[in-house]
Amino acid sequence: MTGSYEGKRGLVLGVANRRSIAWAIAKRLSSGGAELAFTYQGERIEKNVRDLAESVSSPLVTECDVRSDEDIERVFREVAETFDGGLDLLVHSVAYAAAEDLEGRFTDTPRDRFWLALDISAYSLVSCARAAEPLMEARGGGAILTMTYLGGERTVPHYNVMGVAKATLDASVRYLAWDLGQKSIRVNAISAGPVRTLAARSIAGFPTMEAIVEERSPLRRHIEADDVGAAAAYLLSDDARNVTGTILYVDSGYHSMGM
Ligand code: NAD
Ligand code: 0WE
Repeated sequence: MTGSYEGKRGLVLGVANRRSIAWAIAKRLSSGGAELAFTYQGERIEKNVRDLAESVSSPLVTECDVRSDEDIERVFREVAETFDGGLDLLVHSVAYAAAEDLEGRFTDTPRDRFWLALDISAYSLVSCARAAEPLMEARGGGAILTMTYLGGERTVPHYNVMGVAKATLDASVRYLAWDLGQKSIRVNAISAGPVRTLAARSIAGFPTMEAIVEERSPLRRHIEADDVGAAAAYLLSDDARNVTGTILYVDSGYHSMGM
């Protein structure tokens, strides 16, 4: 694998700590020779992300709250300055819904928190893709990857408004793929099975979800963040040059079952 991203430059959004799916992806890209910039959200995780980024000799670590158009504009300006106006790879691994909306009834989701979840978890891919477009065009093309979940296509109890956000994200992948395909920019998603990250650990019943995957998936085992990293390495490589607008499942085959 080493060498396949030699000369490639990437931006990674969504590292919170070493367990983050975004970090598993970054490790693979970096070991293949990619140069990576990172964003973090909030001072609480800044040190974590700076330490991780330093371990892969990152030339840029900068704050980005994806709710803010100004943050996104500034980040892509900094990326352009750091990478001589070009960008090859974009990893979007960001999601948020209010904790109280990931329990109880979807029916009770209030308007403001419905839009908050869709803003952070789905619209942010659109705004980042738009900002990345000229930088990728300057390189003759690029690859964008986001992270989704089965709860956007089927009902997963308690996933609730996040499911609606992931359905929006999945459709956005397809429409972005159409628009940006004209410029040889590919847009894909990985649909991961449950992985014990920061975002997942706080969810009640997470060990039960892993146990269900172990019992019912064809491979009878749960997945790890590094499995997502391996699939991401493919989708972001030139081996996937004619793959766009797709969702690749890294879930031990769970999605293929009917019972
Ligand atoms: P994580 O907590 O490590 O990553 C989530 C990231 O979202 C964090 O880095 C957080 O800082 C960032 N974020 C939240 N609000 C933000 C904002 N306003 N602006 C910028 N960044 C913001 O957890 P993870 O499990 O690695 O999640 C990454 C992605 O993977 C998410 O899209 C999640 O939905 C998806 N996913 C996770 C699982 C799982 O079981 N862990 C399964 C399928 C898909
Ligand atoms: O996408 C996710 C989780 C994303 C997430 C997690 C949190 C926890 C902390 C978004 N927002 C928040 N907000 C917080 O305050 N997953 C795919 C993991 C996940 O979350 C679930 C799941 C699965 C799987 C929630 C309910 C049911 C299943």
